[in-house]
Amino acid sequence: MLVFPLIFFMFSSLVFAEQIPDYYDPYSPIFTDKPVYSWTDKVRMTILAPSWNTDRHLIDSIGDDKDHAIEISTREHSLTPYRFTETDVNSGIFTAEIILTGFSHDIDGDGDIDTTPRTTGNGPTSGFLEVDRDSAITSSFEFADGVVLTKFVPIQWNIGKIQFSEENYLSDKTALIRVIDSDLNLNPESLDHASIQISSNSDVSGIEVDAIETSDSSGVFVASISFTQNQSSSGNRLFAMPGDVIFAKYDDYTLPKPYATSDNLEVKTFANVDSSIHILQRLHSLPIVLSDASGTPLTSFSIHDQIQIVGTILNEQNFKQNFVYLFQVKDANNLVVSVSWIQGDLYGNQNLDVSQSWIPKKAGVYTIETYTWNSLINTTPLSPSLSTSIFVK
Ligand SMILES: [Ca+2]
Ligand SMILES: [Ca+2]
Ligand SMILES: [Ca+2]
Ligand SMILES: [Ca+2]
Repeated sequence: MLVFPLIFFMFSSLVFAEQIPDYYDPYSPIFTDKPVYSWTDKVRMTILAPSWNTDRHLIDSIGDDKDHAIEISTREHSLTPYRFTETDVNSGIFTAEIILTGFSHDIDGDGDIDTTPRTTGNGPTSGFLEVDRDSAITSSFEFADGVVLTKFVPIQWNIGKIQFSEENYLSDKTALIRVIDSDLNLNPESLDHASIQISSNSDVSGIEVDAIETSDSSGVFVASISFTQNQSSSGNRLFAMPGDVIFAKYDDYTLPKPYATSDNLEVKTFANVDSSIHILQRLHSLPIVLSDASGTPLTSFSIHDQIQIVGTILNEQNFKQNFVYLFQVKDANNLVVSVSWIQGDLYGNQNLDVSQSWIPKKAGVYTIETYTWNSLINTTPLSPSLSTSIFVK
């Protein structure tokens, strides 16, 4: 191929751009469907060559003529001649595609090579071409005698991304996890797989799930998982308690420069799991019982007598919960005469009696209110507040 004379010719053509065609921006350029490819992509190429539409009633071909061959090559491997065919009988537009087959490499660290590098085919489809990580594909077409059109497209690996579909999940919902790494699209004509590790605070070893490509050549891989609070992790089911952080990660063994081809990188993300039980139903609070100091229920109340106010909270959920239980006594003028609280946590299905003593100083009507909150700072109610009125004589 006349590479050096061509370069000279192309530079000189710039000088005389008004007299003769500009072969840097010619009327017969080569296009590719992407500006950059990953190592196992499908590459779709188009050449606009109206002057090669020699028969307006037939599909013409270009590139398989040895005097005007099309060559698709990397530094080490080459497909030539490679045939392009006209998109319609009279379009003057010629297309072809090839599938890149990468090089021998283990993409998941299991010790097995996952690729089948090969260079074969003569177009217009089903050509296979081996490529290295940081190589490039050069397509060239001797469009006219001594005029060679070329198109150069780089090949690169990508750093993968991993995402949960939501930041927060309720424990009875399904979570979707997505890996985006076009380097894992090993076969652009079928669905590929990616392996994702998922864990929670409550199960740090977690599960490994198989994510499936969303379409033949998307390079996007999706898996769904469910949560369990009372079974161990298994398959796509993860043991995670409300309040847990859940983590997803995969190891990217296909990294661009400046990483080495042998490097790998842990790509990870997280989300939160909360209970699907409505917040106001997380704890159950029973009406208070009023008794004397020895625990005998009181039916009437006198000033200067000690009254034990006894509340009961039930954690009917199967997970541990923090709580604040607050007592408040108001007089007939709605003024708070006593307030106190108890802070703690309740294990799943645990019940607790909480009590507080109060000695009325004046006769009158009093209202005793109780509140169950998640904390004194957030004061989010975990059950409805309750109130009881008494008359002190
Ligand atoms: Ca034609
Ligand atoms: Ca492997
Ligand atoms: Ca695929
Ligand atoms: Ca990658």
